[in-house]
Amino acid sequence: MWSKWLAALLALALLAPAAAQEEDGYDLWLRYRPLAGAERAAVLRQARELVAPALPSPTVQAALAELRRGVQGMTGLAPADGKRARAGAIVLGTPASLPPALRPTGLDRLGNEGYVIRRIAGATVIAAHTDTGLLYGAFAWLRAVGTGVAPHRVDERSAPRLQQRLLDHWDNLDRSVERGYAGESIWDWWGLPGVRDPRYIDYARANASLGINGTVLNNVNAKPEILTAPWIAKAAALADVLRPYGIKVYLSARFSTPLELNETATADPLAPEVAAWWRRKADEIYRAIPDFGGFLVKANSEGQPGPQDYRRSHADGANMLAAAVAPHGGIVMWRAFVYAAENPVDRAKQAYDEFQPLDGRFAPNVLVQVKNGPIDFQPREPFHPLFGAMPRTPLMLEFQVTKEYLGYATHMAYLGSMFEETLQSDTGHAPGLTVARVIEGAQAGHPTGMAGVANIGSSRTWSGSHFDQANWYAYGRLAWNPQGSSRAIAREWVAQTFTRAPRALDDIVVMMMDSRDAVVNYMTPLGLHHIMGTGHHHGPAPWVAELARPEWNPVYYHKADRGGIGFDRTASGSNALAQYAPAIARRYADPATTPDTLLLWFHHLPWDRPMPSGRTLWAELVARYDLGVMQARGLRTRWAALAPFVDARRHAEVAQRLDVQVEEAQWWRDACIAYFQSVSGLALPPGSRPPARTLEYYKALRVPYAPGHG
Ligand code: BDP
Repeated sequence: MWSKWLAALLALALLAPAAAQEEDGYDLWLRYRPLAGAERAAVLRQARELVAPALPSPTVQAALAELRRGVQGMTGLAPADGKRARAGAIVLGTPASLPPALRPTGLDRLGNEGYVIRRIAGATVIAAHTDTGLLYGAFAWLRAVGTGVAPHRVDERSAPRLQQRLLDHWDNLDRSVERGYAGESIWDWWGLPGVRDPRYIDYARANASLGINGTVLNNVNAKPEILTAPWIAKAAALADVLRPYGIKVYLSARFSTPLELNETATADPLAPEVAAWWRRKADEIYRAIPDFGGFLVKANSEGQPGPQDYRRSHADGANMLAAAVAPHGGIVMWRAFVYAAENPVDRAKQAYDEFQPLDGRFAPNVLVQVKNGPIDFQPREPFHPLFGAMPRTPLMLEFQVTKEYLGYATHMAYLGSMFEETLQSDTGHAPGLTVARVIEGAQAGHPTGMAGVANIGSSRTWSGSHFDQANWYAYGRLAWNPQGSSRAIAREWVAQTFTRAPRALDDIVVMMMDSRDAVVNYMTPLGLHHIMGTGHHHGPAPWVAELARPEWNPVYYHKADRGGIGFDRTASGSNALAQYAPAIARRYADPATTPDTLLLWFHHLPWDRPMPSGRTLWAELVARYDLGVMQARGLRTRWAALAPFVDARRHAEVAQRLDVQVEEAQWWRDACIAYFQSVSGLALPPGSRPPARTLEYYKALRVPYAPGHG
């Protein structure tokens, strides 16, 4: 009697309106907030007990702990530990541990990481071939319930379509984060290996909930010290924490490490002493981290050392490292993001020029990691021409989740739609051969992976803002299934993170789906790119022309002059187009068949060129900048109306950022129009507002101490 009364009281307390409960965002999408009435009762009915194999491994224990935490959070009551599978129980098991009557169909071809969730005899059975699969299944059940699926209806079978689903941290050993906008690194390198921040476990939970199965701990601009004994011990401590969550640790390696540590006389990949050093180093790492994932390497790019310093190829360098980790089952992710100051060729062409001829020359445990976009993570780029063009080389796709070029963690820009745009791009090399299909193994014969440059730091929100968490989430979900819909993923995320109230949920999803386009419009419409401020990449600077390397200068990318604007990458220009499959190259060769989103990426066009809208190119450019500002204002207005549905703290924190975004969108629009007008010499189209300040004012603005830029 008393216990019923207490439970009722507890339920009442938990039913307090969601909006009244302040949240700081730390719980991410794993909030498990109290359910009410029939929903709560339904979860209680289906999750009375948790049944697991005898002697559960740390991974199964993590799955059980998460289910317990979730059910307790949603209902106020923790499920009991059950022994027998019966109605109302959640049963976790592998084919070996489940009694035959409880073995669900659909276990074949699930691989090592897939799971099945089925109701059998009134119990919810979560089955997988491995404990990691069970952990993923537990999270999937919680996600389903958290997005409003009735607990007795959860019925899922899922397996990842990619093998490597990695976060790349650009975290430095002094705890700063290159291009990080969420505070300092979550890795407390100084405290490690002795001090293990409990936050590492929450990091692991969040990643496991998405199926992320690897993390590169340190910056691609790597220091030699990361491969010395003290740092290997630190990495090993992190590996120990992350292991139960199915997450392997990888390290970025500086190519010249042995030389710089004075342990060899050269870093030439073909020198026997160098290969031997790396073998010994790999052995040493694997003694500390038996399941170490392997190395990520940025070589001969932006001043980093590499095999070309010794007139060796990327394949020579990658294969030497690959041989060192191969006996241990490790891999090498060799980045194709290369361009050189001495190379006068269009920067967009350099990766293809260097890598495509090496197709088939890489060791089997090398993955060539190709950036999203032939230039550099811009708000919008065409897909990289290497996809589809290296059929005998496993290619990985690298996205930037941190928003170096899209307004840091201040502007709202949901990247799910950008990721989807790239993944669904047709490479034109074979029917249906999209970028997603390439990494799923359509050419290489086996799936490869995705890497996301993490947006995670020690900020309470993890990502520097509430909405930037969605980019981590969407990245992870698309790494699991590159065919996923960014809109569906946004819905899932909103339901778990903010609200399931249908109208509010719809409104937030609309905001998210518009947000990246808004950024493109007020920063780099119509295919413009890389016109951000020098170094820190914050704010507009299309006028910059005096930097040492030509391709550091925005004027290199937009090529605006009295006659027109845009980078001619057709046969009459750099002919970067020839790097694409003929069908794509043909389509983009003609401005009339080039999508306007990429027009100035591929073409240099006169200002008075008529556009499909009936406007001239000049008027269209101004109209897009105006549209971007309007879209940013629209985000702010819509968010204001959502106040009743979101707790006050998170609502206010988002609102502040949207205010800044509107201001900065206006800054972008005004500065770019002021500059391009000074070049075109044209009058503003009728009705459009002149920039608030003079071009000189915008040029004189400085951004000292911008985050993420050493
Ligand atoms: C650029 C960043 C730079 C990175 C580089 C890379 O500005 O900080 O080191 O990418 O990916 O976009 O290596």
